[in-house]
Amino acid sequence: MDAAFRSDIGALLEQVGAGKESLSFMKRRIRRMAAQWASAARRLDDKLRDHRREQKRILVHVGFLTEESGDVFSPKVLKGGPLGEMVQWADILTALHVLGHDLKISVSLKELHGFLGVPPGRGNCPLTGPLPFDLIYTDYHGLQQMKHHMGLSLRKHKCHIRVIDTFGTEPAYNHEEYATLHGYRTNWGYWNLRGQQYMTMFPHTPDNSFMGFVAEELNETERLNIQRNKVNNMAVVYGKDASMWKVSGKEKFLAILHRYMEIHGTVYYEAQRPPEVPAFVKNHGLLPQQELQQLLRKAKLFIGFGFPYEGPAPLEAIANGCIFLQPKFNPSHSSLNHDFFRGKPTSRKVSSQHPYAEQYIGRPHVITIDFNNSEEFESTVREIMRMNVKPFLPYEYTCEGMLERVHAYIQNQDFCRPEAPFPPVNSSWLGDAPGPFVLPPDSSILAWGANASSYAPWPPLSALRLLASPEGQSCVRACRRAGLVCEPALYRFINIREAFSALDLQCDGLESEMNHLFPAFSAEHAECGLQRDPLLFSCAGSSGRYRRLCPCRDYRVGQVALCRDCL
Ligand code: U2F
Repeated sequence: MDAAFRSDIGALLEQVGAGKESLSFMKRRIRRMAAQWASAARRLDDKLRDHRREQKRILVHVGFLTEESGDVFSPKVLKGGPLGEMVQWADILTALHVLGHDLKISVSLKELHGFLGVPPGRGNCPLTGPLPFDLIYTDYHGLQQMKHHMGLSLRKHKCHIRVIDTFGTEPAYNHEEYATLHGYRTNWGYWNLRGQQYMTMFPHTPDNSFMGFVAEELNETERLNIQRNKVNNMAVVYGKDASMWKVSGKEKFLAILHRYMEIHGTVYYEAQRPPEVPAFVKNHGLLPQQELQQLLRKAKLFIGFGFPYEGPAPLEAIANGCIFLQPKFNPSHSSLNHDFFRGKPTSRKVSSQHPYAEQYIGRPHVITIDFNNSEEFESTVREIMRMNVKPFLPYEYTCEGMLERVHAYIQNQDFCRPEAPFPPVNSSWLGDAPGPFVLPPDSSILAWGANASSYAPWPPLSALRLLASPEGQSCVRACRRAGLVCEPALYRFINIREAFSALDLQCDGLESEMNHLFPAFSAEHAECGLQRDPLLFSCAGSSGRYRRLCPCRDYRVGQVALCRDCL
């Protein structure tokens, strides 16, 4: 059956249920953004006229909101606790509903059992019949619960699962045996899923799929009004919990800022105990989302102190015409050196409070500096007061962008299909073409891919651009530096001896190993290493000993998840 776009959200609101502050927050958000989703759906409907969209049966099981997982988030919704995850789940539900899929939503084990057809009261009970869903979106808590309650049948059905995973999971951590042997084992990883089954909040590592969320869009009149009514000396501080203001050196830079600007905050406080923020800060208390948007429309500057990491608020501020000023981290924060990231299944180095804002948006909307350098800080504040910046929202964070991306994933990502075998080792698919490493149209790998059409990858092979990273550089970075993005789905097509010679890397020896950096070339020994286990293909990861082979691809400006031929 085909899916038809929906513009009415009534049925979705009913499904979301009630009885928890988190669900009420999500419903308020869904209601507030409904008109924006509806007009995005109309535009995308026009754009996708010629595409068939199959309706999928989808279960969304939000594990972290279940009582059984402890649900620590719901009681803090009105008290300055994390809201980013709820923003994202609200938007995922809306996107799936608007795209016209057959959706079931569960926020308790009882509902999960009901939808999966597990008899009540029976714990570890394998599903006997077929899985009644094409896709299951859940999180790490939900995955654990499904393992407990579906037992071994989870293994059979796991290709249908998508894990919403804010900060991402790198392949080395996901591979149970490898993680255990090489020190990558954490509380979260080692599920042996395909890397792209994990879906992140920002495009962190291309090893995972970028799910994202949306921010409010403005019409032309609103844009003009915002620009007209900006208060040049008004700053809002990022951080809705008083603990986020307890940063060393904060007094110094707050004092500088206060010399030039009126400082506002939205820090939660209880009536009897006002928050510990300096007296000169105009604190509004935690605001409902739409009131925060109004405050951001007036403010010129949105300033982060270093925490929370990678949340939605800076995108909302930039969308409302603020400049986001944030600290650079030197050294970068990561699971190796910072408590917040410790135990997370990733080694990603976080270079500032919001690397997406820094790397994908940048000046004039985002300014990333060393807050310990008082002179630089002061001159930047002065510069910001002189700057004139228009509201900006990257396409991938608009409703249309999110619908387009989720549509493309649903219709094209298939992790249940048997994986393509490795291509014939002697294929001369790269031909003699030196330099640009684009596949010649007559290359034998394309013919091979076309013959093995049931294995034809998505993104398509035509998007592949091969390169070798310099020693010590990951494929995430190497592809980026070439204006491309690393594409793990295409790794298996470059995991052949030919790829080394096409890049003028002479192999004296060729080995095949389980190593998340392979395929790679060791210059010291002129050894070429092929990857033995496709689950370990990884864009992330680097070593001074290796030049890595990288399957890069092009991407659409403002929609990094999709290549030009991906729709
Ligand atoms: C991030 O979670 P946070 O909830 O701390 O992220 P924020 O960027 O602060 O914003 C979440 C939402 O809170 C809203 C705002 C954002 O959409 O509109 N809000 C509000 O309604 N009222 C206010 O007064 C202030 C903000 C991140 F998203 C999580 O994944 C991380 O776990 C967490 C820690 O790094 O940071």
